[in-house]
Amino acid sequence: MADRILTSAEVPAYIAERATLRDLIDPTTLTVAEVGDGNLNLVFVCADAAGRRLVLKQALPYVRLVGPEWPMTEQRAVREAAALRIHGALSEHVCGLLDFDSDGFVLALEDLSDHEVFRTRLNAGGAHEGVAERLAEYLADVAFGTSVGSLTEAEFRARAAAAINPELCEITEDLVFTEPFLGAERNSVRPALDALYAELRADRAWSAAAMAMKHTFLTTQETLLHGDLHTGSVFVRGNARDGDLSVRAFDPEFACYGPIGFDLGMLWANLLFAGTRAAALGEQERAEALFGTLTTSWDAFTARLRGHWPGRRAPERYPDAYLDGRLPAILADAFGFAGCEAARRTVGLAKVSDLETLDDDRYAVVGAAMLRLSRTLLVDRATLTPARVAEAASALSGAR
Ligand code: SR1
Ligand code: MG
Repeated sequence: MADRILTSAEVPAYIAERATLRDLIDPTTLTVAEVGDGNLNLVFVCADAAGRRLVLKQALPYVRLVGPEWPMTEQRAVREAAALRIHGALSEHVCGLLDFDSDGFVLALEDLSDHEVFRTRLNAGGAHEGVAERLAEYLADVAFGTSVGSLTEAEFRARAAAAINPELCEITEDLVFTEPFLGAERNSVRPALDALYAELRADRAWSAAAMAMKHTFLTTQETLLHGDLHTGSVFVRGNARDGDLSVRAFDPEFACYGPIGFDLGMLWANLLFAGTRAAALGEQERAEALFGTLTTSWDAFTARLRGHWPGRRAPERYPDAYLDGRLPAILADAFGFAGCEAARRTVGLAKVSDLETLDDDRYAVVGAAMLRLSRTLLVDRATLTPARVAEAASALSGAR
């Protein structure tokens, strides 16, 4: 248990106590704002009179979304710090870790206040070009750098063991893989989706496919996942058109070793929410472009991984056939995981503002599109292509 749960008023004294932090920012002239709006943690944005800034993030001993009645290990902060360090060494698209207090479970993070959360930008109709592709490159860099592409088998197994994150994985197992498909009291939809959700709940192919994805998540250790790579876990600044795009993933507290397709699938489902929302708002071209990011990000991912491949540690044990065999399996996994995420963000406990902020008529269209896409992504995952998913998304959301 942390010695204390920080308040804004206590942050200056906390910073003054830590040598690393007081070198970075002046605790005597500090302004502090608690801005945490996620499901789990406290987040303090700190600025001093000279304009220096950093962010403190403290893991609460419970799930903030629900309250103290859902206790949650603060060790997640240790796992998040480790993931930020490892991912940050492999990719520029990761929020910087400045300091970690393993007694207080407090991470000091690079201030990205000049960025905005990608989901917020997407919901406001802002530029998305290049973001999915940069994230796909980040995932390819991590997939190569934390797997047997770069590590000995012994190192790989040790890394996977060190990254064990059972409590946070249990949240994912429950909320992403079990509850939307097998039912739970904390599921909910607005009345317009009742009939469709009931139809899907009776559809054994849908739930069996989700159970297969749960099995894959539970039993596959390929790479150090971010573990929660939705569009609310990404900061963006600038745009590709002006050549000043900055993309930074943050919040990898769900990190663990898992199947490479997991992060891609989470990201894709959230891009599909953004696209179906755009279609419902009458922005057809934007919707098509968002659906198209599945293809462009998959292409970016495979190109980046293939680019790394000649530099692999042991080509004699991992011939080209190894990668050639893995890529179709990663793609099918990504579709399956996207299908789980599409369903759980529509019916489960942790929903998305892309859908939830819509009026009832648009909610009905977008929610139905995402539930039907969930079925397609799950049941047809072995034969789909990103382009076919985009076509299905267009047809279901009325973008065409
Ligand atoms: C109780 S935590 C709910 C969700 O928030 C996190 O961001 C993860 O997506 C988790 O499933
Ligand atoms: Mg989060």
